[in-house]
Amino acid sequence: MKRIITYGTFDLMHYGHIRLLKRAKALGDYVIVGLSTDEFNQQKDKKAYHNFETRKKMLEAIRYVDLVIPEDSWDQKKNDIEKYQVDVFCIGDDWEGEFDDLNSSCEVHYFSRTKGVSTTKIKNELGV
Ligand code: C2G
Repeated sequence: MKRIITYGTFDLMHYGHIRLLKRAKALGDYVIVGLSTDEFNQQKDKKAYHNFETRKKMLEAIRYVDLVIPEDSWDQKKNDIEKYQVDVFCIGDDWEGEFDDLNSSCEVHYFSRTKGVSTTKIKNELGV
């Protein structure tokens, strides 16, 4: 059982998120998502439209996602990798190089971001 982990806010779920999760699942058998809590989003200077519970339910409805855990700190990744016996950490390449230190615990993989879509773009174009 090859276990994959990724992290994010996943607000206003869009096909960029879905493509990331689909490619994460293709790397193994079991995908864990560390979902940023509302409090952690404040640390990330992100204001999500949907709260944590709603974002969690939406992720759990996605066939590529097997488990959603809270992400409430920048420093939890190494512990999560140990605790959940993770083989691969993956994330979009907007983070390229930021998490190379996790190489000591598991494989690290950066996926190309999906062009033309982002939560910010959706909010701006909807004027919200
Ligand atoms: N993503 C993507 N293509 C897009 C938009 C997002 O591939 N057009 C990916 C991001 O690269 C990330 C995931 O979808 O891997 C979730 O995106 P965000 O919710 O924006 O994640 P972020 O706020 O960058 O949180 O500790 C890590 C952070 O929690 C990452």
